[in-house]
Amino acid sequence: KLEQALLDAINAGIAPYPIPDGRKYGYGTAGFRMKANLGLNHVVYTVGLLAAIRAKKRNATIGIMITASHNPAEDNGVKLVDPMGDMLEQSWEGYATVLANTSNEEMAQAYEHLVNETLVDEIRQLQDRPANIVFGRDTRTSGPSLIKALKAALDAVGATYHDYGYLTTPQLHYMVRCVNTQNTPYAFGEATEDGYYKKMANAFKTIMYGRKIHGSVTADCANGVGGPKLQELIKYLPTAAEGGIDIKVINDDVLKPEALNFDCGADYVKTKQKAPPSSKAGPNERCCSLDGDADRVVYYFTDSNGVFRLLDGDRIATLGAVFLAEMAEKAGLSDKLKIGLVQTAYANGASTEYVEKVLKLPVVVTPTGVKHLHHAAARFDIGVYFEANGHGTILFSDNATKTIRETQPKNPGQKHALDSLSASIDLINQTVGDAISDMLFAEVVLAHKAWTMENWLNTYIDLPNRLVRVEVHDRSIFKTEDAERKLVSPKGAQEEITRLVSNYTKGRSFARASGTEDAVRVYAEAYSKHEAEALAKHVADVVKKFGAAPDPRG
Ligand code: G16
Repeated sequence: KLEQALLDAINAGIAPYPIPDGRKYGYGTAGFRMKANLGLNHVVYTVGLLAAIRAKKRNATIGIMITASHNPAEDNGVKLVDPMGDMLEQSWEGYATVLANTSNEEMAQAYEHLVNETLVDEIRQLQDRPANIVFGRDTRTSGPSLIKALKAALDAVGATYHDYGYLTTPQLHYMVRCVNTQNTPYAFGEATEDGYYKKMANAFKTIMYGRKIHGSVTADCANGVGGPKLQELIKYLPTAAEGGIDIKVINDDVLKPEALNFDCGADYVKTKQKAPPSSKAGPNERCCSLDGDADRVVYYFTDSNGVFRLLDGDRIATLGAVFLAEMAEKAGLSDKLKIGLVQTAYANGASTEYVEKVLKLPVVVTPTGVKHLHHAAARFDIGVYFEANGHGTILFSDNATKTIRETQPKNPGQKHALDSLSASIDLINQTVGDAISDMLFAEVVLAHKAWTMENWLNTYIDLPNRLVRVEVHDRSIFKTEDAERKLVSPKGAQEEITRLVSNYTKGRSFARASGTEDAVRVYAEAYSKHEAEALAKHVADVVKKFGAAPDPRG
């Protein structure tokens, strides 16, 4: 039984944040996401309560990020970050959902119940442990009121906390890992923004030794928090004249809230397969787009014939894998470091074929969501994971890190390769996909290969593809298996999709419910653009048919 004073504090704290009538919440692909005015402050309060329990359970600092990333400006969201900077353990998502759907009247009781359930073995010691939380937010206008609700929850349960203010999502993940590894052999870095920039800039300077970046890169920051943060990082990086990099930042207006992710950003570019209308880049100029909280990045350019060319997450993954495999070989570590790639069903079929047949590396496919890819990547010594939408990173196992850092070079070439691998470990934000870090890494690899955008594009030819968003009556009826490649419900839908796909050369298509938007996503690829588009349209029609509201007359 918890103290009455604590239960009273929980009830008092949540009083201003009731659940609006009829609302149901679920912990989705990346935490809770919705229109901010649909009771998100209630949800955030409950996330604060859960974070405190989780911090006690793990005897570590837990992170909370307030963001809706690529979603429109009026949306917001909240997600929990576990001690090593990774996503909340999946078995706890259920607890998060239960608490979020608990009414104010039952909240203290639900909290008590959860404490008893999760901390059951250790309840006496655990109750006295401190609960330490760190949190940050993106630039959305709903952020401050959500932070207020969060603080009310943390105060009610007596948690200690640090508010980092504005951060990119990956910066928050970085902070959590830094705090939890301080003064250990696994120290990740200094848990400050300055520490984040210094770690990245130092690694960048090391890895740039003997390499030169050609031309500039224009970075569209989706008018989100990545803009000011990238501007800040640039101050730490050597300029092009000093052997560094020339980054031209665009779409970094965070003072106009409605500009966030509007006609710009990684999601716009990937989904529409075109450059933001604001782009002024000339032919063959290197461009990239971040999303609203800077955890995704995609590259693109317009070729000499004026055709838009996209280099998405699949391309960044293969670029990284090519480089790391080459460095591992030069370092004489090919046999010791098992490199593998992790993709989702959205990966272009041509990229999977390239990785398996040309690079001869294994590919694992998981459901959408970094939380799935991350764990699969951790099974390799060097696990490269990217979603086609540009969300991804590279993980180095403890064994890989130790091997790379302890191998004694026998010649200058081997030393350069070992130094490059070692600097990659620091340059890449291993906690989660980080657009800024991924961009610097891609720039380094392009410099190393002396590749133009055209060279990079020519490594393989993407199958034409199309992504469609279909609004349905109730997306929860769309259930999948086989890493989201097949629908098991509604009954009969998959059979229709399979039949359609068989009519197209190199056709592939699937439909799955989004975990961040109220919609079903349809992906299709085929031999020609025309075929990919037709297939996507037909599959979308199937989804519309099966997803239509039930006839009220039965
Ligand atoms: C989030 C997740 C990604 C996922 C994306 C779309 O991205 O972190 O892993 O690919 O949502 O997910 P869904 O198709 O389920 O809506 P972000 O950038 O919004 O955090």
